[in-house]
Amino acid sequence: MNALITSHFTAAPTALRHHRLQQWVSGIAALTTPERVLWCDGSATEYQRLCEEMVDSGTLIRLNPALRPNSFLARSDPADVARVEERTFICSRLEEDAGPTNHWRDPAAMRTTLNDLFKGAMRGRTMYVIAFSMGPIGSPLARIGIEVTDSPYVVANMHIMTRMGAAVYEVLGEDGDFVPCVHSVGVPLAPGEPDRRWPCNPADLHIAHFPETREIWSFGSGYGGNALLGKKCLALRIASAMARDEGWLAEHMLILGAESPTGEKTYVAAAFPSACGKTNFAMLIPPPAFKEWKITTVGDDIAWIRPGADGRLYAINPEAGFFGVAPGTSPTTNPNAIATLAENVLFTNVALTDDGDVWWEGLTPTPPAHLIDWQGQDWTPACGRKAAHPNSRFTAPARQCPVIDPAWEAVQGVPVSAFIFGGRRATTVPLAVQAFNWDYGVYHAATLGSETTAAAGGVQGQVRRDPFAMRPFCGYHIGDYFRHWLETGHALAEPPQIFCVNWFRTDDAGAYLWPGFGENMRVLKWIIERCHGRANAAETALGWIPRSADLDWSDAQTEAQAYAALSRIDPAAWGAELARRGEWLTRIGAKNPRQLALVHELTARALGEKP
Ligand code: SAT
Ligand code: MN
Repeated sequence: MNALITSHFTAAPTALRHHRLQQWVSGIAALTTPERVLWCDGSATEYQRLCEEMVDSGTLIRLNPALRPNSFLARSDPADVARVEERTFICSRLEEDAGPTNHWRDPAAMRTTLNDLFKGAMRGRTMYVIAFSMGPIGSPLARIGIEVTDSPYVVANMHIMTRMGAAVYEVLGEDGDFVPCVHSVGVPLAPGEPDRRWPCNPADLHIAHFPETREIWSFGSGYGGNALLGKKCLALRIASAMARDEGWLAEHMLILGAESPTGEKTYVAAAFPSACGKTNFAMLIPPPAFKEWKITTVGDDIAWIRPGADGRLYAINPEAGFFGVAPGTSPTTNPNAIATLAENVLFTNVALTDDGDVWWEGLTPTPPAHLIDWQGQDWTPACGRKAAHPNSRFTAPARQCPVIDPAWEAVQGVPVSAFIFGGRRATTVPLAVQAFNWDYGVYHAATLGSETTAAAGGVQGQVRRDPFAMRPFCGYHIGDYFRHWLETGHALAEPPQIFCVNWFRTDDAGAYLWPGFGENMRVLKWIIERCHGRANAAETALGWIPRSADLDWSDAQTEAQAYAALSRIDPAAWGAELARRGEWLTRIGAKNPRQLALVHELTARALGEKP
C-alpha cells in the first residue's frame, strides 16, 4: 500500500493496536488505491474542516450563518437521489436464505464483481476510515461498524447520524468486533482530472450485503441509505440477521414516549414504510385538549429491541441523528422537526432562497418569489417544476430535537408497551385496530400493504405488500423473519400489544378523511389506554376497533360521521384485500409459518369470505 496515511487524531488512535482492523483497512486501500488514507477522529474540528473543504470543492453551499448557523446544502447528481432497491443485494450462501423479497446474488460471484469494481476505485481520492457505534457507546445493545469511504459528504453525514471516532476505538480495544463496510462513489480520478460536484456511478451501482460474514459493500452512489452504511445496511439488513441468530429484533420503527397527565410513562414503537410520516409521528404535538400529555422522541426510523430479564421488550435507537424527508415538514405539520433544524444541519436536494436559507414544498403556504432549485436552476412559483426534490432530506442531530426523550440514550433501552403498524391506504384499512393476540398482530404486520410514493422511489398509488415496513430492509428470508417474530413474542412474559393504523384513508374525491399529525394523539391515547387495560373497543373480524365513543374527541374537528367512514370495514374491499394477502402469503412459500396461514383463514371466515 503506497497511500499516505494521515489522521485527524492529535494522538495515535487505539485503532493502531487493533491488528485485524489495521490489516483490513490496509487490504481495502491496496485494492482501491486511494491517494491517502485518513483515520477520522469524529471531532467537531474535523467536521468543520471537512465541510469547509467541500464548500471549496463546490459539493456544499454554506447557508447564511445568520439564518441557519453551521449548516450546508448539497445538491446531488439527478441520477443519484434515492435508495435503489433493484441494485440492493443479499449475498447469502443459499438463495433460499434471501427469500422472495430480496435480490439474491451468489456470494462468490458477487465478490468477483466487487473486486473488479473496487480495483483502483478510489484513485486520486482520500479514503476516510470511520469507526462508528450504532447505539449509545457502551450499550450492551450497540454494535460497531467501520466504514471506509471516498466520500467526504458521507463522513459529514456519519458525524451526525452515528457516534463516531475516538470513543468508538476505545470500545473496540485491541480485538473488538466490527462490521466492515466498504463504500466508494465509484469515480476514480486520473492525475490532475477535475472532480465533479457529486461524483457517482449509477451504471455500476451495487449495494451488497453478506449476512453470513456480516459485511457490506456499496459502490456507485453517494446518497442516503445507499452510502451511509450504518443506517439501512447495517442497522437493518445486517442487524436483522444478527438479531435472528442472537434472539432480538432489528426493526424499521420509530420509538416514542408518552407521559399521561398522571405522570404514567408509556413507550411505543411504530413501523411505517419510508416516507409515511414516521418523523412526524415520532415528534407528535398533541392537540390543545391533550396538553397535559407529553410526547417525547427516542428515534424516528430504526429500533433495536431486546427481551429484558423481566419478560418485557426494551428498545434503543441505534442512530444519533435524523435523516428526514424535507418536503411537507413545516411549522404546522411538525414544529419540533423545524426546531431541530435550526442549526448544524446538512440539507440535500432542497431549494436555496435568495437570502441563503433553504426552502421546500410545504415549508410555507406561499413559496418565495424566487429560488434556486435543487438542480441549481432559477425557480419561480410559475415555472411548473418542484423546487425541492420529493426525496430531499435533512440530516440533523437528534439531541437538537426539543422533545427528545430524557432516556433516548439509556444504555438498557426503554420498555415497549405497544407495536403500531401502518401503511398508506386510501381505502379498506380502518383508522385503528388492536390485534386479538400476538399471532394476529404478526399476521397483520406480515401482510401490511402500502401505496407507494414517488419519495420512496415507487409508482404513485400502487399497493405493495411491505411486511413490518421491512420489505427492503430484511437481510434474510421474510418467512423466517415472521417465524422469528412469532417465537420472540411467545417467549415473552409480557409481550407488547400490537395495533394497526391508517392515517391515509380518503373519500371518493380523494380528500383525506383524517387530519393526521397532532390529531393522531386521539388514536395514540386509545392505544396506550388499551395497553393498560383501560379503554373499550368493539370486536370485529380484524380485531378490536375503537367505537367513536371509545376515542377522546375533546375539541375535535373530525365529525363522528367522518369517523364512521374511517373505521368502516367494507366487505367487498376486504374480499379483494384478503385475496391479495392470500397471494402474498403464498408467494412467501414453504417458510411461511403455518400460524399465519391459519390466522388468515380465521380472518377470512370471520369476514364471511372463503379463505
Ligand atoms: O435513504 S434512506 O434509505 O436512508 C431513507 C429511506 O428511503 O427510507
Ligand atoms: Mn426509513
